[in-house]
Amino acid sequence: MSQQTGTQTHQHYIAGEWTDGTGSETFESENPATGETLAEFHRGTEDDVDAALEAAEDAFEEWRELSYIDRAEYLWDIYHELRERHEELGGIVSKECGKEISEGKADVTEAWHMVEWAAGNARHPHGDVVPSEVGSKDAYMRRKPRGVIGCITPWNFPVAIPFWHMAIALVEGNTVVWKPAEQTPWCGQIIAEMMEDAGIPDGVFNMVQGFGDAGAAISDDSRVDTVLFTGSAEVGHEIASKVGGEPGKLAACEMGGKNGIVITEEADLDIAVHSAVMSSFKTTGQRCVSSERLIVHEDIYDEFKQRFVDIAEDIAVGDPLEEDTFMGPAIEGDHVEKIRKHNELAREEGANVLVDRFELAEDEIPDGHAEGNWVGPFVYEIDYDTDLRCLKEECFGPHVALLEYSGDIERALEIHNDTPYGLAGAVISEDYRQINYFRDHADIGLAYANLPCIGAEVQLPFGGVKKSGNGYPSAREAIEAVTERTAWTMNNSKEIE
Ligand code: TXE
Repeated sequence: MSQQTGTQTHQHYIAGEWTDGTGSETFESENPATGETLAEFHRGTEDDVDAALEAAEDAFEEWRELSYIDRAEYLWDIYHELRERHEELGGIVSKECGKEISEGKADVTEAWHMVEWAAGNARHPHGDVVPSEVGSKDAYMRRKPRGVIGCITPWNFPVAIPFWHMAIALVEGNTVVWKPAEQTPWCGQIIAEMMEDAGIPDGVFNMVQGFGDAGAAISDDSRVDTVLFTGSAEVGHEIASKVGGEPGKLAACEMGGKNGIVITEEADLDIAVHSAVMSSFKTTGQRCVSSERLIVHEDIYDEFKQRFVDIAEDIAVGDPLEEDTFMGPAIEGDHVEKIRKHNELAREEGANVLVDRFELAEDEIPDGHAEGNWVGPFVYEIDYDTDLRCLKEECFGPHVALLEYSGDIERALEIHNDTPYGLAGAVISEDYRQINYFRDHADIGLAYANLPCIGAEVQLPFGGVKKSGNGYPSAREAIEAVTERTAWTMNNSKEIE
């Protein structure tokens, strides 16, 4: 194991070496449930990113010459380590990003699913063989790595998302420069240690800890062939538009959503309530696929509302490390303020507030956790109007609107699609025609039926439309972002064409 764990100021990992980097500043990782400092880190500078990019460029030629299967071998070591350290790493995720413990462990599970898929893919057929117009010719498509991939990741899935980006990039023969989120550098540290322990050749994987300036130094640099980004719409669009101006460079960005669940008059109410509770409150509403709008048919509205509100009133907010906690804290103090503003905006726009647990009562805060970033559910009903900002702007917290609709599924979809985002959504119905209508007309990238609007399958694309997405930085479709295609035709006869 690497020597990096302990009380020292943790370093960057560049060209196979741990280094303080060139800057003098450090920053701390905090436990959002207690405010306690977990560890200290060197803050990366443009020069550190420069060194990491140089290392990644230098390592590329040798790495790309390895076979897919040889490259995947390194990832299999990591896969086994993720499985062996599941409990421990799940606990670290919970401590550093505040997710309750089963979700902390699920983050690690999702990481090994991605590593398994990417490494397993090394033994699958690659490219397309197509019939040629001339009998004696071979025609097929071959993939080759793009080069240096810059990966910029958020705090809400601090182990899974980095592997969503990097496992595919590495197996496909690229080298990587990665910046973890500034809120979850400890998870970043552990992933870098795993890469080192797996023996990944020097320079193939590089990590620079730090903030948005280090992220921008990666995404702006012309040595980066593809930027994979998951995070806010603001930063994602900035990256996509800058990269769009550089010939030959690609960006695949996945941003947030203002996701909705349509609950039709045919819905099974048990499924509807379960789906809405999970989608609105798991991860304290801080998932890109979390639902902030519940669009419910008038025939079942009152009953649904009663059941949903009863649960929201009682939901267990508390220490993420306790098994019976449903919701942990918000990630940081600034984010609590952001959630407060969204709740206030809804009130200003005419919300009838049904549950307001934003400020938890003193006896709800676990002992020794007074400094945590506590927020509870905020549930309101409001008459749908296209001009309401509270129905369009992402809160990224346990903040959810109930919207009653009358009429058919077409009307529900008009409301559902009336946001600038288009990431995820669900339909709850026992009527397959309504379900299919939703599948075909919801302006989203991830659609669920009779399920919570959360979760992801690594074998499927993961990304959105409209303001939510600009490509797929993860899962199957990420291969498109990290490879070039060669259309190959070869004449097998002596005839000159
Ligand atoms: O995101 P940022 P934050 C949404 C959610 C949340 C909001 C802000 O609404 O409240 O975004 O979260 C790096 N160039 N989502 O502040 O700032 C940054 O250091 C290059 C949805 O965490 O986008 C971090 O590593 N990189 C989302 C990463 O980008 C930059 C998950 C994400 O940070 C940069 C998280 C720049 N100019 C937040 N500025 C989802 N899709 O699930 C920052 N970064």
